[in-house]
Amino acid sequence: MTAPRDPARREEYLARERARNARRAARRIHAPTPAPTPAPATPPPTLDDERRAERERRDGIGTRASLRRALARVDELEGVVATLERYTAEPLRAVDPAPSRHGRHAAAAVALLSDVHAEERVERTPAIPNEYSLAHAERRLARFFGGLGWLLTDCARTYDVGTLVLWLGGDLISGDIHDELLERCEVPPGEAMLRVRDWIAAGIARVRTEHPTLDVLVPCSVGNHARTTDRMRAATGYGHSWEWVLYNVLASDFRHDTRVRFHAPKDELVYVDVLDMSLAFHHGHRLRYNGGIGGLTIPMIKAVHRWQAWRDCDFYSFGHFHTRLDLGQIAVNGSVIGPNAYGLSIGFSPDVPQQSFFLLDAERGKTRVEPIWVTE
Ligand SMILES: [Mn+2]
Repeated sequence: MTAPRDPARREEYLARERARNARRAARRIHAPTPAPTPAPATPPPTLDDERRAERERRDGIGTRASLRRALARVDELEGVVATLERYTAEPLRAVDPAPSRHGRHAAAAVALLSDVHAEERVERTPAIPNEYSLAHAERRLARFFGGLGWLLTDCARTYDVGTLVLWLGGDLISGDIHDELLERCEVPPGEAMLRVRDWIAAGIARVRTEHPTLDVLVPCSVGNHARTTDRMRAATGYGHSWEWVLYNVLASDFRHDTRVRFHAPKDELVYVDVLDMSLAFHHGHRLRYNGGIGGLTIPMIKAVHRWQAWRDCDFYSFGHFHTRLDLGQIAVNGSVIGPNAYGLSIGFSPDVPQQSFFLLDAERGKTRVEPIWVTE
């Protein structure tokens, strides 16, 4: 019989074998049989011992599995590195940017100012995210001229801007054309008009100071709100509008400044030419919105198509809809007043108060189309 491998049982077995051999030897020499040596008491393994042994066995299995997985991942990543090295073996050729061949271009800047509705109050409600009063109007016009000055400075870095076309596009006041406006307006139309005159005169003077070599051309359109008649008049409307009076007062204010020229004709469509481009302006109140698919785009394109038959113009600008939009040939200005209850009721988009700016590159036409945000 061979000795068991388990150390405890092996010791016990060997002790027993030694005792048996000793008894055999004693019998051979007739010596008294020595008393058998008691086997050393080895306690049976406890539950903790068994758990420890089992845990060690399992840990061994887990470690070997992790190692196998890690080695497999190393093989996989080595394949990825080899693929990437194939792509980067030859360096990419550097792109050679084409230099601008023409240097600086001549340009004219165009800024649209309309739909101020200076004296109309707007109260903030759960539905109307806006608040407006004469004080707000004054601050927003200051913001307009500040933003305009900033844009002119910015454009002067890359263009030779010789002319600013500053369109005064109508609805600078709300007037009293509806009964409701009698309740909503802070001051009567004549007083509102004179406030607006001060703010615009101060704004133009500021632009002249900041950009003294700039020519300022001011085409003027009357809106529908500043009229003093019940209905709009096509031929004599200018003469029934507070705004046409305002424009002529402003022109008088700047009569000694040869760089500032006002253009306030009696027609609803106002034309000016700059850098061989022809610009047409209209407040926009003759356009039927109809609220259809595509919003303002379809009525704008149809109206311009009709007016193109009267004179071929490169660019058209409108106001009235309190929604800023640029369609390339056509620009629609936003408003200074911002969202109000009337806009909500007829479904205007709730545009933030903003106005429009763009540059006319002498060679390439309209570029740098940007909003002028006017909120305080
Ligand atoms: Mn209008």
